[in-house]
Amino acid sequence: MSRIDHVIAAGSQEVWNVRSSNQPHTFHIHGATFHVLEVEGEEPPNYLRGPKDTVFVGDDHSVKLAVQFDTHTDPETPYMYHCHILRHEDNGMMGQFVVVEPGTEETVSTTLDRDSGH
Ligand SMILES: [Cu+2]
Repeated sequence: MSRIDHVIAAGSQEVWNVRSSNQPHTFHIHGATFHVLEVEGEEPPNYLRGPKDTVFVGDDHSVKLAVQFDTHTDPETPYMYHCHILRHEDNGMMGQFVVVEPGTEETVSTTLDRDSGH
């Protein structure tokens, strides 16, 4: 809860490579949508085309995603991305990012002091 994993410029698009290791996971992201570019280096099947916010990643599989981030900015309130298998997310398979004005990425603190409200 006290860390920011990524600082994203508002409205930007990034390519994220998501890989699972020895068990399947369901990657889910808040505040953004993505298109699946590749599954295991191949074009995705038809059912994976179109905008998504969740994708299944089989064990020892990888997906390449074109993630489109929102234009709303708030350097202090992060969005989450996480595995959607509840016992995984409850055990910490989760990260956080903030969306900021382009050009201000370097000025944003990547640690949050939750006790003081910042
Ligand atoms: Cu998982």
